[in-house]
Formats: sequence, structure tokens, C-alpha cells
Amino acid sequence: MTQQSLVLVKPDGVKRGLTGEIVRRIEAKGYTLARLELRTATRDLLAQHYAEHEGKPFYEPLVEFMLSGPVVAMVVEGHQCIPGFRSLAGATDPTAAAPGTIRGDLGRDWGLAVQQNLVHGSDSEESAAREIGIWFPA
Ligand code: DAT
Ligand code: MG
Repeated sequence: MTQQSLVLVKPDGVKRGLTGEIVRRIEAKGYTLARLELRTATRDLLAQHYAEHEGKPFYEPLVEFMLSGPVVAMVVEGHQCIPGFRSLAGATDPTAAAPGTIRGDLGRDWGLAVQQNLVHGSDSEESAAREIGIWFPA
């Protein structure tokens, strides 16, 4: 079943010059890009995007991190690409993420206020529809 997922290259990925490497892995898997744009997030946009995490201890550092530079926002399309991209991304915690995954190979978490795990990917069809509407309103 073809799905669309909202994928972000977070500010750490853009700053470290890893956008191309991340897009390469997405395309190599066979997914296509329906939208792709360099964007600067705002507090308001992130409050919507991360509404489920409001009040958690990592919420404020997470928002500050996401405001620390531009992000690359994408709509990725392909067969089962919502769980498929989560597999490519690997576990949230870069130390725990398996080698071969984006976060396992390239992510960092040591000495940082929040996990700098390079990418966001929608975690369900419901989240994907909600997040695509936030980042790419019709
Ligand atoms: P994911 O990005 O894998 O969907 P999430 O939605 O649970 O993970 O959390 C959103 C982001 O918040 C995550 O990418 C990094 C940060 N984060 C989550 N849990 C954290 C924790 N325990 N400590 C530090 N940062 C955390
Ligand atoms: Mg999440």
C-alpha cells in the first residue's frame, strides 16, 4: 500500500552536510520525494508538530534544537514508507540505534541536551496526515 510520510532532516543533519546522504538512503530504498523544501521552523509550528511531547523533560531542549538552524522538510512516498522510513532511521536513541540505520551510523547523543538523531519520520498514518498538513498546508 502506497503511503506518504513526513520526513525532516533536523538542523544537525543540515549543518553536518548530511542531507544528501539521508536523501540518498531514502531514494536507494525506492521511495520517491513528493515534496522537498529547506525550511526554518517556528515555535508555533513545532508546538503543533511535537504536541504529543509537550510537558516532557526533553520538550524545551528539543524545540530549541529544532530552532537552531534550517531543516529539510520532505513528503516521502512509497509502499509502506511510514514503517519503512522508521526502519531506515533506526531507534530514537543514537547509541541504541542499529548500525546500518541513519541514526545508528550517523546520529549523536553524547554530552547533548537532546538526542541529535538527524531525522524525523511520521510514526503512523494518522500522524503522517497530521504532520503533512502542518508542514505543507494545502
Ligand atoms: P522519534 O523521533 O523516534 O519518533 P519521539 O517522537 O519519541 O522519537 O521523540 C521526539 C524527539 O525527541 C526524538 O527524536 C529525540 C527527542 N527525544 C525523545 N526522547 C528523548 C529522551 N529520552 N532524551 C532526549 N531526547 C529525547
Ligand atoms: Mg516521534
